[in-house]
Amino acid sequence: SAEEPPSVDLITLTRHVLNDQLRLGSAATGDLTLLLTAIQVTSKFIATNVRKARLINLVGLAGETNVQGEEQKKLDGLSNDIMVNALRASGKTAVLGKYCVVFDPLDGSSNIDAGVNIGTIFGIYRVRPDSSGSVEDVLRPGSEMVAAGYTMYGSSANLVLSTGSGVNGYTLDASLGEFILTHPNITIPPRGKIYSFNEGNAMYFHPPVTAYLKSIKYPAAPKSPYSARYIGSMVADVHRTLLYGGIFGYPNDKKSKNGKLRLLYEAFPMAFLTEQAGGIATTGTKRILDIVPTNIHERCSVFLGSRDDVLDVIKFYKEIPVDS
Ligand code: P6P
Repeated sequence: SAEEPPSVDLITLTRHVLNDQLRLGSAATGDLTLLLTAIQVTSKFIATNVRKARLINLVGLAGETNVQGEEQKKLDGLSNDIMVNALRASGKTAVLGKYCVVFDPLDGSSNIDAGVNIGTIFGIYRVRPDSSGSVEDVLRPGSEMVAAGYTMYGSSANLVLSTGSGVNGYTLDASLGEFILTHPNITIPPRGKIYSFNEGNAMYFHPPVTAYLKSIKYPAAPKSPYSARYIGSMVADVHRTLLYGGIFGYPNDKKSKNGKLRLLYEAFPMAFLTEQAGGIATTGTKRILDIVPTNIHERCSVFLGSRDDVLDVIKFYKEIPVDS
């Protein structure tokens, strides 16, 4: 069939965010738009290098370990450096500007060598009025973030973003070097049919989690069981949950007392997006965005996704004591 003529009314991420900011009235100075441009540059750079990682020997270990003692991949270090440099150059982050950005430059990077989708996750706070940028500016509840998002590197580069009025998805058109709006107003279905947990931890799960999983794997007739989908890369599992619905969970358990996922740069941004898309994000007993961090690398228990599915989990936590 004849190819469609090229669109001449491209809604790029920059144009879409700018419209958003202009809609907010004169308070918008374009600073957030410029900051998001820096994040786009980072995403394009990482997308290119993830794609050719094999070709230029960028896979494999960098021979260093990160703050959590996890082996760093070469691409991890590269991604972190491009993010820091691009944010600094934007002049919009503390100490120069009025924003602080928390980010995981390449989340799920242990999957790089297997060709599994990985991603950059970020959350943006406005610096507190009397501060010129210090760690206290990010030891604040996720509810105080002004924007959050991720870029998933897979068959294409998908940037999913919220600046506080809904969630939009953009796909990188590499020939233009632009992120184009492809998923306007992402909304999570109120209930899904997919659950996404690492059941290899089932031996350690607290009773409410075990009871919840049993209820969706062995439902009373006439209900049918949920499907299991677990990729082991948070960005990929959350992206599927936002689009298809269902529930993603990485609960704390008897082995990982505080859970595994990091509060500031994994749980908060994903919880922000989930709520903006009409879903719920909880630790099981508390709204994730209400948590006040005490240190930048702290971990937390995570359940997020379709409103009714997550409400089911909360019900089990209310009925069954965690240490029973
Ligand atoms: P597990 C990747 O290392 C990560 O931080 C998240 O991207 C992912 O959801 C989780 O850990 C996977 O952990 O224990 O299932 O391998």
